[in-house]
Amino acid sequence: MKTYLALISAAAIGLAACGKTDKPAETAPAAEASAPAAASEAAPAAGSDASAAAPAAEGASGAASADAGNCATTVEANDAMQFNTKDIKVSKACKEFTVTLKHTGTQPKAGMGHNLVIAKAEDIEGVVADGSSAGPDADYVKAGDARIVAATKLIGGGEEAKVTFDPAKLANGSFKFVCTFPGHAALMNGTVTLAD
Ligand SMILES: [Cu+2]
Repeated sequence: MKTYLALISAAAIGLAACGKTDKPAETAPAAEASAPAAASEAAPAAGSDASAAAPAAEGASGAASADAGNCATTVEANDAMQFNTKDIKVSKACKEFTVTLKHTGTQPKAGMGHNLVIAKAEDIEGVVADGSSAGPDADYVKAGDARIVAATKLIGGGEEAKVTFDPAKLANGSFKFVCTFPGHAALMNGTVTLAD
């Protein structure tokens, strides 16, 4: 019984301390004397605290999933030699960023293959030329090309490929993405923008 009261008092003191941080020494004896009152008063307060905390927690997890969404994007490519976007936005808050390339067409990769290659705007021409020379077995990407920030493999209709890179690689300069399949870059290109 004594322990029980002591626990209630301790709880009341604890709750009182949460509410009023200024005079802990004075509130301690008062809390002991009016333990039941303090406890019943404290209960609704604790309840409202909990309900207030719940939406906040939901908001936090919502933000977390939104962040995850911002660290990945999907770009579609089709049989008409087109990407479905002209700009890929990359949040600089992301530790890594993933681009999924989805070929929504039906043509095989030998005739209408696509990849997605990111490099500095001024390097794109060279990357495309060297990729073309590298040939289809190399996914039209020159092996070990240091100018390339990221490159997916070459895919045909109905296929999908992913590439993940560090957004910090986009810190200096302006960047573009292209498909390096011979003849595609003129139509299949866009900018890669680093955003907040
Ligand atoms: Cu292509």
